[in-house]
Amino acid sequence: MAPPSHPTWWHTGVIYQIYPRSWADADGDGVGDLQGIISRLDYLSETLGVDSLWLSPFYRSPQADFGYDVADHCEVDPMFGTMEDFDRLVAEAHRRGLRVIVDFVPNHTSDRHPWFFESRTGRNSPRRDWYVWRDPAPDGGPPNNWVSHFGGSAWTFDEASGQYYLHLFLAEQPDLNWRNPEVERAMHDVLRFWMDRGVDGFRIDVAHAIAKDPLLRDNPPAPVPDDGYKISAEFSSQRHVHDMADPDIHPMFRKIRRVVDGHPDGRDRYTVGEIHEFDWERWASYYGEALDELHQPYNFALLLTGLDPAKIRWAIEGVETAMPPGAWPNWVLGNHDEPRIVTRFGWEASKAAAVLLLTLRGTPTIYQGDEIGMEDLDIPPERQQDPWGRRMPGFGRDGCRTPMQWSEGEHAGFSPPDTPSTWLPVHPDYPRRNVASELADPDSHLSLYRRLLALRRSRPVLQLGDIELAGEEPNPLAYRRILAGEDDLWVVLNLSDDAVAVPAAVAGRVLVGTDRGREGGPVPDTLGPWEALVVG
Ligand code: TEU
Repeated sequence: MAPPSHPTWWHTGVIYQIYPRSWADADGDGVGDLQGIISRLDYLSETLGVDSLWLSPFYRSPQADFGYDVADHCEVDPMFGTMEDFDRLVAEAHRRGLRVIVDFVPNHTSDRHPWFFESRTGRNSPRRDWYVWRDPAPDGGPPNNWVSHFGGSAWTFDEASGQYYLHLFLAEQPDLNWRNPEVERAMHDVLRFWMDRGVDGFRIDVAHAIAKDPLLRDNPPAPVPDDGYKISAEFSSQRHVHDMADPDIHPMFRKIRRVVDGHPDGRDRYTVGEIHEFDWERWASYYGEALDELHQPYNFALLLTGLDPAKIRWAIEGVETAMPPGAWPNWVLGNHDEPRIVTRFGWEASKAAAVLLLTLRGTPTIYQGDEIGMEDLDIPPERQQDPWGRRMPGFGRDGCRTPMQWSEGEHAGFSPPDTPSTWLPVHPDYPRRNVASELADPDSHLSLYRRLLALRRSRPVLQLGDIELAGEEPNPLAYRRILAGEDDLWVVLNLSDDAVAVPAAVAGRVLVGTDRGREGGPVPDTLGPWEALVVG
């Protein structure tokens, strides 16, 4: 569990995810934009104190899946601004010491991408093979049993050519064929394009889906349907062994890594792959044995474990044991696809969740708005936007995508006051839950996040130290962070509704606590429900 041999910004820093539609709207059309982001960069660097930002897609797109359907990888959608705005955003971010990570969506494009237009012109199109086209099964049905993440068959029939095309998501998101070297090259060029513009890293959308079984065999049935993490009965009735994560994914990742590391400007860049994988050995394999694949596969363990202390111990041990030597972990508690932290765990528990996320060993990613304790909004059916929710009631992701709450002003300060309406409604709790009011309140979520982030900055042990789990019982969850010969500190979290004794070994002064009144004082004998402390 040694620290990385060459620690750089993505090892030590904290990443903040911006969902551009919902963070800051400068031009008053009710949708966030790049100018809005530029105007709020000080919030990230000064107020909050994070180190980098990840931008969900802002590329030209018909927005069938809100940007995850890209129609031009190398153009900014006019809804978000211009390429000049993007260049300014990067320059302004860098001026503040913030790194910029952009979303890379390799698995599919929009059905309005020029490549797909050309591909669907007919079987003889020079780009036919850029996507996955197959003849119907003998009964005329889809070529295999794969299902879309968003419900229904993963195949759509094209009358004109008499073939089906594959889409693991919407029919408006046809899958690219990464087994075609021209596709691979074109997508590598996309990476180069953004690196040339100064971006520091890529979050790779459904990264492992780019490698499918070359024979496109049926997925076998799942003996016991999955544990139901966010997936429909239809999706979990199959073992997803052929529609994604084919072993050929490894050379594909190695090539992506070579492109990213090989950029002539020689900057330290980062790739993180969106991979929902909870078999730790398999998960860890995406680092590459020689650490030559992804810098990190996302670790979504906490989305599965929730705040169950025994399960979190399982995840910490699993992750730490499985990683190849020198690999660096990461932790995620929310993103634009998940119900929000407060919604999942409740108000008090969400403070303990903040302590957990920002003190575990590894790179944390904060999803916009979680730092002020935003909650999901129940969107009435007629205002629902997410195509997944519209197709499959109950699976909608709009709730966590409502506009960022900046102030108690009109539209929560997200859009200019005279904006007619915002693309999703603002959560009605905004008059009390917003950045401005929380800044003025030392007991707010935002104040807790700021104290934790400031502590992380001032104590390298929190950035790079080892982690050692302590205690006999699962709860309280207690661990030490240790930077050999330099520094160490304790983290102790009561992940329950009952008071619990603090293990005797936990000694020192309270540095940060969910209960601010404890800070600066000695370690108490017991922790109240959902109380968490950093002690050193
Ligand atoms: O998410 C895709 C993804 O794999 C999961 O959220 C998936 O939906 C879940 O595991 C159920 O199977 C990414 C983006 O984050 C999301 O916003 C996009 O809609 C999706 O890819 C398609 O690009």
